[in-house]
Amino acid sequence: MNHYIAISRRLRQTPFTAGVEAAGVKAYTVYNRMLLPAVFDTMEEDYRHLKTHVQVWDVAVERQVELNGPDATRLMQMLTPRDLSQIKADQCFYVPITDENGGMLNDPVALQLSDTRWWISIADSDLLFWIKGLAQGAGLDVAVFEPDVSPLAVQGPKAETLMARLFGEEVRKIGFFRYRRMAFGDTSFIVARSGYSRQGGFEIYVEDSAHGMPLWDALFEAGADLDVRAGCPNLIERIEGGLLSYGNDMTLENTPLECGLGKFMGKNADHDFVGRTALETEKTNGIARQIRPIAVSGAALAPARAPWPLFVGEQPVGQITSAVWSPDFQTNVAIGMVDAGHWDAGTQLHVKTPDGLRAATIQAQFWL
Ligand code: THG
Repeated sequence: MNHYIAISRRLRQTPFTAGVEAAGVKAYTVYNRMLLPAVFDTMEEDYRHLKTHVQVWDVAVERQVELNGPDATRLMQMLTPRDLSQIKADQCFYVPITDENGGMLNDPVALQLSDTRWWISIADSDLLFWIKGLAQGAGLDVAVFEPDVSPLAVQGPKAETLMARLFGEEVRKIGFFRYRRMAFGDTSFIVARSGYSRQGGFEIYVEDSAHGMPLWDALFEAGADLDVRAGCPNLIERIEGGLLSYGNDMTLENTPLECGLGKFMGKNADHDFVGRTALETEKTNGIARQIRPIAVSGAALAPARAPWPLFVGEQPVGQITSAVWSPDFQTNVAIGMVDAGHWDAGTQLHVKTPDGLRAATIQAQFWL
């Protein structure tokens, strides 16, 4: 099957699109109405390269929502069950964002730039409008807008070597989910040790699109002997590593507890946020279903496009939301939402795939 995406202004290019095209991108997906590369060589070869060398990823689709003004921190805390009162100045936060029913609106990474300024690095949903509405409704003194900031990720076992060549040895001192402002030419960027893979690496928040291609080119020049390549979030690697995908593994229908994000929620829920009552009720009543790693038996399956229903006998007990063949673990690896009573490790279920019924086993943990 061959499909093409017709590109227009509505489907935005990024500051790095010229580099991505020159590198021979083979497929795009759409994320926040923007182009996200999906394949360069083949998914399997991209995967092997990511786990062995270093890749530069155009993840400009991780758009920023900036909160800027005296009420920025107050607004940020209204958005999420995560307790932000203990934040360190250089910390990045993975934050569930909930609606009034406790449903997941987004699962971004948030950075506090100052007492009055935040960036929220969003997943694929229109969080800007929700936040603008909340700020207006609550009469807060804060500007909410999308700044010209585009993340570029450097991921893989050789990422630190490459980054040190460009930004100096100091990048090695950046801790996991911490950031520093690092000089680059006559400008500087926020550089964080984060990214949507388990192979280690950094994200550079490129301020001003004009700096995009000079930075891209500098990374490829500095990393020529490291076999640096253009890459992108890899479906196989992210399922093995249990990195959740908003819109795939969870939607507005799911709460953070169902998504296994309880550890990113305040323990005492002693701050007020949208959805607090609903989530407290859920804690009291018990969680109805939860995300689990699942192995699917048999021959290699093509990546899941739509949810695959899970069964015990004839009884529906959930669905697999992401699945693909793992070359390293020689099984189909999957992420699914499984009903209470059926999610214990070792539980045997069946899953209806496009290739027929297969045995599915709940795993104790992801394939890290
Ligand atoms: N980086 C940045 N923005 C993003 C993403 C990113 N926006 C969209 C999307 N990815 C948001 N989703 C995730 C999902 C998982 C993680 C980050 C963003 C992640 N999670 C780790 C985990 O779950 O173990 C670590 C979380 C922690 O310890 O705080 O990395 O990738 N800028």
